[in-house]
Amino acid sequence: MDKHIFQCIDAHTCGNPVRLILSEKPKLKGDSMSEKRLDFIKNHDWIRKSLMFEPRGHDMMSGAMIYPPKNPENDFSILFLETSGCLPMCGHGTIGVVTIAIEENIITPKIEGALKIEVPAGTIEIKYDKKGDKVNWVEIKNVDSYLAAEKLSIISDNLGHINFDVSYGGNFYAIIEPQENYNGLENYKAEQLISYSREIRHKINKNYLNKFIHPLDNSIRDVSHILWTGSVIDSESSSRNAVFYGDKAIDRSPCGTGSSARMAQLFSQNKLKVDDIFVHESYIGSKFICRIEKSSKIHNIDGISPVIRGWAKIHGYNKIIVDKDDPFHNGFQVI
Ligand code: PYC
Repeated sequence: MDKHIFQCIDAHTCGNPVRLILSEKPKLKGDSMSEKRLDFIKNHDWIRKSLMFEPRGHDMMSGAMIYPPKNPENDFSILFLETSGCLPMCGHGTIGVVTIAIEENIITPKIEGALKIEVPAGTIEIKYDKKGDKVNWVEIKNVDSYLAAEKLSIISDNLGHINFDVSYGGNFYAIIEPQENYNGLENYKAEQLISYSREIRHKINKNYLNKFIHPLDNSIRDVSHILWTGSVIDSESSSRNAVFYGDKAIDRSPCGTGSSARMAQLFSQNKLKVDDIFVHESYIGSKFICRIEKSSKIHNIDGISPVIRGWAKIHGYNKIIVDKDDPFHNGFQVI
């Protein structure tokens, strides 16, 4: 077929985009969502590129498709597709998908106010609060998260010697805290953090080849995101971050998997305890209310069970055409 029409609903979670794709979803091979993710990457990635990149998307665009669950006791599954590829897990994406799915009656929860969702990184549990026909907030009990490595360093062309930790929260994050050559995200423009991050991520994955692989799923590997920390805007918040993803994006939300990775790091370093409230600010000042529900084990690694709460707003019904006669039907990026 030369022409495809995708029915989508567009929303944002605390400022970061979420595009839920409702029609023209490919049938995916595989048993688990992890296997289905790999099948999508191998055989259907043109859909991601067409709908996430320009001219139909943009550098921050983040999308998702809902599929039936493998386990009938769960409510549904999510495939995440973003400019950065198909993520194993996306927190802001999940908050957006749940808000859209409930407000637009796309799914019927087995239990009102609670959902169990299969994602490539595992099964997550959701609570949500509905007032009238609006979802007020969505809370995710995310996949178990853990600090993967501490006190690593690389030489950045722009900043010089940079120390970082690597932590997993559904994706692997290099966490860069204020230090001699970096004095906090509030001192940098987004475009500076973006260009520093691209080089730093490349060097980390080259210098630490095969070092970051999930112990239970080896398709989840390598540092995909860089999390820069810094001073808070609101003195009531616990911390602030700017998460770099894809090739040109700084997350406008506080980043769900990034917040999980950050709490796992702080827990492991005795700076955060079970049940402490961790208010995480984004680059634009939007907030997720987070906490550690309990400590956990990932294979034989000590970790945490993180909980993230945020909100999303629907802002459009979008019927997107991808026609082979358009020279840019596969999308493009300007870097
Ligand atoms: O919220 O997990 C998240 C996320 C990942 C990339 C952008 N946002």
